[in-house]
Amino acid sequence: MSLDTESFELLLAAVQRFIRERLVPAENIVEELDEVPSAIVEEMKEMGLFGLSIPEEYGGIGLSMQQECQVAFALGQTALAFRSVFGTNVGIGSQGILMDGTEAQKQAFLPRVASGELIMSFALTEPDAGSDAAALKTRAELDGDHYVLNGVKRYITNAPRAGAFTLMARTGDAGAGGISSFIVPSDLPGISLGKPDKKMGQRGTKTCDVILENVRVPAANIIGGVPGKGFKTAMKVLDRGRLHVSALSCGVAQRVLDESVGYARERKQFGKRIGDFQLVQAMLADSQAELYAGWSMVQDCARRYDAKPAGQFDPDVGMRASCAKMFCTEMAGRVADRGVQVHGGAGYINEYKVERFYRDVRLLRLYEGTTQIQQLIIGRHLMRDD
Ligand code: COS
Repeated sequence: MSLDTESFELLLAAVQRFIRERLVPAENIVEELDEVPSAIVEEMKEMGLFGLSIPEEYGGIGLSMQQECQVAFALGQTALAFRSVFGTNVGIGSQGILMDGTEAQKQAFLPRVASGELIMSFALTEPDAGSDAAALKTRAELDGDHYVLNGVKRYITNAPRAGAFTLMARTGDAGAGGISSFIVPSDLPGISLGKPDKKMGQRGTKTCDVILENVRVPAANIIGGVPGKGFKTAMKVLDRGRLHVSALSCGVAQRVLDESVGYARERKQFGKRIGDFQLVQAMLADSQAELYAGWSMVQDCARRYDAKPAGQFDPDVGMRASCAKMFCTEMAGRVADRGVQVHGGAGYINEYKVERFYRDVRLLRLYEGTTQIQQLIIGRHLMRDD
């Protein structure tokens, strides 16, 4: 799946213009109000941003992974709250249905996901199951042609906006094989939301707990119709998501580097521009080289991702997505840290953008698998016996 080159170039140019002319000027409002203005959300819908990754036959734009990464790179260059509005529709909220759903499920949900009418979010994490996702406790007990769900999901991005969740619950025994993925409409009786999480950064993004108390979900809402396959669905969704986050991280690093170079050209000390001092140049050079390395990894991994059969697990590609996630998110952290350093005292002041990005990038190393989980996936792959 991919969009023809000419249409893609037009789309990318339109997204870049939208970022420059609409999103960057609105960054201060988002920071102040902790909210993305609804007029901007409507423009995102009109541009088709909610359906970037959904095939044209289901109403989306049908980008390849390589193309999606280019768009994610562009979106990383503004406040991350903007991408988050439609990020779960493009990625972790919808991809489980696309990869493993039945044709009826795809038809029933994906067109509304692609248009932005239905916001989907991904509910895997729980109070006692984060990195150890296979230990999740939310129960789904069969009762006639429904399952009854009980449990708590934690830090669920876009939960306050969601019309439905891709939600993992336990239909069987302990371990990965007992987990199923469900499509759970958010208006079912028994679903409630926790208070909004107060986060370190990424103001304007919305996360909270999702509490399930005797929620009756039709058995037909198990993704793919067969119980016990939900862990693998979740892992495949995360492999893909990690690549998207890698591209996003490169985008933020680019923005911070641009801000830093701009400041180094303007700011004068000891009678010269600070950028004329080699110690400042060294910081900029390290950031540029690391960004180039990270972006090269993303492009290579995305090419491999597109070359494998769609929706299938390829351990080598998964390992490389973990390499990219680990390197690019850590790299973005270092670039943001140097960005603050180049700005000196100004880098600690909220009205300078690097202060926000410094806080915003911290999450990249945590969500969709911490750096340590990526190390574990890479290490296990290298030590496998086959
Ligand atoms: N794609 C498809 N299937 C996968 C897979 C992947 N990427 N990774 C593992 N599997 C399969 C395995 O092949 C195995 O299948 P079989 O039972 O048929 O052999 C099954 O899933 C269980 O895998 P494994 O034994 O490796 O599971 P573990 O419990 O050891 O956990 C990790 C694996 C740590 C990799 C997993 O729990 C993980 O990714 N944790 C982080 C979760 C995360 O990112 N959370 C972020 C919150 S969501 S924003």
